[in-house]
Amino acid sequence: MTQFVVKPGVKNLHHEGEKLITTHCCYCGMQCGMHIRVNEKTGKVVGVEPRYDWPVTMGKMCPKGVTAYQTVDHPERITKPLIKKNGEFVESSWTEALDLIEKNFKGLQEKYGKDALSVFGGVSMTNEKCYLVGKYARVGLGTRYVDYNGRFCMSSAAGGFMKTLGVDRGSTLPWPELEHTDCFFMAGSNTAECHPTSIQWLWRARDKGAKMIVADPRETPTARIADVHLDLKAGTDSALANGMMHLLIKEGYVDHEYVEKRCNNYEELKQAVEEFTPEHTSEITGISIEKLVKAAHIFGRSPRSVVMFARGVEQQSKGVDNVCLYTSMALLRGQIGKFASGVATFTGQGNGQGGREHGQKADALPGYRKIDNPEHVEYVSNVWGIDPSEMPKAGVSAYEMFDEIQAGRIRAMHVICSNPAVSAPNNHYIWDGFKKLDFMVVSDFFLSETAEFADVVLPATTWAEDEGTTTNLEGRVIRIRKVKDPIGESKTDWEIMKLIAERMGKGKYFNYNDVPEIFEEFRLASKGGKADYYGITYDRIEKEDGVFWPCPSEDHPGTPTMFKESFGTPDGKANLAAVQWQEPDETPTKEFPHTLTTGRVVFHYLSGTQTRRTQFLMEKCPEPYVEMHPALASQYSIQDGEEVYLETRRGSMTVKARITKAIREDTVFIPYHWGKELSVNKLTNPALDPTSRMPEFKVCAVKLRKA
Ligand SMILES: Nc1nc2c(c(=O)[nH]1)N[C@H]1C(S)=C(S)[C@@H](COP(=O)(O)OP(=O)(O)OC[C@H]3O[C@@H](n4cnc5c(=O)[nH]c(N)nc54)[C@H](O)[C@@H]3O)O[C@H]1N2
Ligand SMILES: Nc1nc2c(c(=O)[nH]1)N[C@H]1C(S)=C(S)[C@@H](COP(=O)(O)OP(=O)(O)OC[C@H]3O[C@@H](n4cnc5c(=O)[nH]c(N)nc54)[C@H](O)[C@@H]3O)O[C@H]1N2
Ligand code: SF4
Ligand SMILES: [Mo]
Repeated sequence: MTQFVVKPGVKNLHHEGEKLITTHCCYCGMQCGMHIRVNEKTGKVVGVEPRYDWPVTMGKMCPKGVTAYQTVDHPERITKPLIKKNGEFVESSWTEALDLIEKNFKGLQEKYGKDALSVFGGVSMTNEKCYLVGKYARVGLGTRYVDYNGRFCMSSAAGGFMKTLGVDRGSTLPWPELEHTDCFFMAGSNTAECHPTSIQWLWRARDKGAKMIVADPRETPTARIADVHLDLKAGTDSALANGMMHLLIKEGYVDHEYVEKRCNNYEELKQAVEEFTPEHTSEITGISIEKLVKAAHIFGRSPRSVVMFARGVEQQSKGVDNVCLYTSMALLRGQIGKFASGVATFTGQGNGQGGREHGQKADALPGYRKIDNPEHVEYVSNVWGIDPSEMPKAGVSAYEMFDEIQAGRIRAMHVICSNPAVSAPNNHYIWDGFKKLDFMVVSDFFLSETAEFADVVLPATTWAEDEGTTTNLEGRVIRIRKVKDPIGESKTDWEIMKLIAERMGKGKYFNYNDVPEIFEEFRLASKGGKADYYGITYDRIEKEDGVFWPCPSEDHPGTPTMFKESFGTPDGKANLAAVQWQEPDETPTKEFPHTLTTGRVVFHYLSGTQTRRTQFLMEKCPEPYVEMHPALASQYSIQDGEEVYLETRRGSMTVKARITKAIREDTVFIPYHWGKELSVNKLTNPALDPTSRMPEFKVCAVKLRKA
């Protein structure tokens, strides 16, 4: 019997007539520890208790986490397959739905070739399922076209870490060590709203004197508590990072011994940052010279520091450059691979870390292997029992799949666990693509905006109705437990992929009876790769409060701190970045004179499919709005709460004004959690980073007026 740890002063967590199942929140990468309350008589999920003894989150949860349970037995759950007939969805049997999918998938492949099919995945799923998505696409359907929503999320962080450090693990240190850090340099992360339960570690550190520097065009709840708020112009991070490194070098803050021993490219970097004097940096970024100098001194003098960033710097057409440069700041100070210091990106989705390592990406195979590497293909083919020649080649990135639809090469798509109709940039192009498809299948548990375009919607299960593992933002592999049986006739994503693979004549490759069987195969598939999970077992996760990858064997302790001795590059040295600042794809013009940036609020999650169905959260934040500075508002005679019309080169929308001094005068901000007419992604720019193929969600040129 599990002991439910109760904090002093907290009543017993156990309620009469209920059982408590220990698991983690389904939403963000914090993966807060929780116990879900289930009524023993009805079997329904009725509530949640925070888990005080979970070492990463220590009993803290945010407003989304405490209401997540309400989505499980929600009245709007899809409980049977839906087939569109004459434009309306009609409930059907699984047999009828699978017959239709088989007929269309096979018919389209006969007519247009194997690559006529495509899969668009997501990382709100367990490692077991994310692993299977890549195999389902390549072996089950035999197509090269598979990519996933992490392309809009973690791909620039991944690209930057690969270049500089040789391995992409979101954090080089375990979270509880943050308490012992002296300085947090945080860029483009609204931690207080997006990873709220991290804040307790920052407060603990600050109680001991730690300093906090935040770079954000908005004075967010995170920036508000900073010692220095670097209020930069959106899209100028590379200039800021170069400017900081210029000062670190000039003021003698470089750890030369570390750099000499462990890094390449120091001379090149030194040359590249030469011109980024405080004056020049201030001119580009709009940050005062005084603030730049103050930030450099605080960061430079801190014995232990952590450079942290998130989508604010990554969702740019130069996102990889930004990541390389901010990571180089930590390297110059000799901080990576040591206690309570390092570099971290705030992983977004629940399994944003694990889900990006095991083959959902167009060019990746399990264990962070590459599909263009013959040895990697051979290894994974062996595990899968196929001939290496049968392995499809690399496909294209998430947004670029829509170019393939336009070109008539992709004819059908299976969307699993994503809502690109809301969350992909340049919405009109996405909607048009969905309409062009000959056949579209969506697996979801709610009728999302994307599902509305589908020919067949398959009822998937929530995280509470299946077991497995996820990998949190630290790189710690943890257990998700099954809380109850699936609602109605819904099925888990792995069962759905297995059923379709069987229909495609590939059943023998998907012969799993349960999740642990998939996990065993997945461990083996990752073995020897950069993200090696081979030594991780369900038992160990239980006993050790999670296990950090890489963990190559069962007697290996796992790797809480990365890069203690060497980096993941061929020569074991980190590559410092010598990269110049480049303008974002769009800059203000006479016609589009302002900058639009987008992001999140604490009460909603991503495309909002789940949180817009949660009453408490909707009461707190019912609709999107545009944040604007009083000076900008008065330029257009706009009062707080009045409707504002905004237009970019791609689309327009009307939302209410929220007038606040907590944003730069030249910038407006709109949260993106709503669909259709209320979707800000009608306006956003799909310009892609050349390496990561990440769209520029964070910067575009906009015009506006009173509606
Ligand atoms: N409440 C809530 N929490 C979430 C999520 C959610 O939807 N809601 N989603 C989860 C996911 S998947 C993700 S990816 C994370 C995202 O977590 P964050 O990246 O922290 O969230 P965002 O709001 O997208 O962007 C962060 C900040 O970047 C700033 N920014 C905009 N442009 C720039 C720029 O050019 N430079 C810099 N330095 N900053 C800029 C914005 O003003 C914003 O405050 O959150 C996770 N947690
Ligand atoms: N303008 C703008 N756009 C953005 C961003 C931004 O900052 N600005 N951020 C981007 C980022 S970081 C991200 S991560 C993306 C996310 O964008 P999406 O991929 O659209 O993410 P979700 O809204 O979580 O969509 C997941 C869908 O799958 C369903 N679902 C949840 N769990 C499961 C499951 O286990 N199985 C199945 N089958 N379905 C499930 C949910 O009901 C939901 O409909 O949005 C991106 N879009
Ligand atoms: S911080 Fe993230 S994981 Fe924790 S409760 Fe909130 S949404 Fe869930
Ligand atoms: Mo994300």
